[in-house]
Amino acid sequence: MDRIKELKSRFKPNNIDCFLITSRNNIYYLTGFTGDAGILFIAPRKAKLITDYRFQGEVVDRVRNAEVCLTKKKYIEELATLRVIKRKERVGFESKYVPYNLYWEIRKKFNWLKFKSFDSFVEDLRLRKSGDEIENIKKACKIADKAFTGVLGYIKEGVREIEIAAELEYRMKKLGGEKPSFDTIVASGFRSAIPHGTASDKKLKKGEFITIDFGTYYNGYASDTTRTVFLGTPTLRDKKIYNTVYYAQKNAREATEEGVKLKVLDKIARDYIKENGYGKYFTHSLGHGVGLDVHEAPIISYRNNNGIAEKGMVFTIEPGIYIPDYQGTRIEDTVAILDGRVEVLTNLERELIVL
Ligand SMILES: [Mn+2]
Repeated sequence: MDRIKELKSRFKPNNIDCFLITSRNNIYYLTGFTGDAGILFIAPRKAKLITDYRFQGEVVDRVRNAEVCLTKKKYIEELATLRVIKRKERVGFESKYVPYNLYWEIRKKFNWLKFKSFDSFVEDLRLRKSGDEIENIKKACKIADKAFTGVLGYIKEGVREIEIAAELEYRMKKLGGEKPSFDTIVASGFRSAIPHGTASDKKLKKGEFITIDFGTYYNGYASDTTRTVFLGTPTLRDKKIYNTVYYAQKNAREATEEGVKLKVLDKIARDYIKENGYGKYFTHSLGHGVGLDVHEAPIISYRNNNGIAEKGMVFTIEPGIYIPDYQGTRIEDTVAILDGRVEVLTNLERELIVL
């Protein structure tokens, strides 16, 4: 499928003639270009990818649906010489991916054009994934699952959090992952009460929850999983915290189906946590979309008033309880809405693993 063609069909309803794309992931999505510098200009008849000679050869050879132009000049200066822009055209651009200095450079160079900014022009297409995209995410999830299982044996008293993170990242790469999709979180004991606690040089101790949030890229697509394990013997309080998150996550996961309101999924998990007395300790939204970005649309939140689960969406379900000065727990899976069914792409044990 030519995604550029689909994008162009949205020009007229949005009152634009051309579009300038500066987001690296959006350029990859539309053309397959994997270089980390370049701009993509989509004119009514032509799409031009402007980049430089560092990417000559295999990177440029893989580009589809756009003509590649290698330049020694600034990309915007090169664009001005290409004559793809006519007089009086209206050009859309990505508000989130045009730095202020570039914006003014463009305005100066093309002062006869009208510019219109968009928040999520390409992202709107990325919301519903194709079968190939879902396969890539699924493969990334499988790699992460396998790496995690291999790392469980390393979780012992006295080992530093950062060592667990390193072992996990090493294994994901060895199993075919490109790179971690974000800095691996290994947060133990009091640090597990920080929702995004990264991994520190703190040593693991008995009596602690260890929250491990990790992911890898595969073919440019991210995975995202969290498991919380316990070292030593959990107290009744620990078990209650864990089981509350477990059932909140299970209920929301099992309620996931095509057509359900995304805020309803958040409510199912949130209400369960509230009923069990931990309401004020679930301090973030239930989940987020996963794709070329590890955090992307849609947001699974009580604030998302209109979003519904649509075919092709891939998102996480990750409730948590974080009790300051005590401990915390989070369980996260990634799910895909397929034709008439839901597939959970991350398949690690969800019941409490006690080590
Ligand atoms: Mn996540």
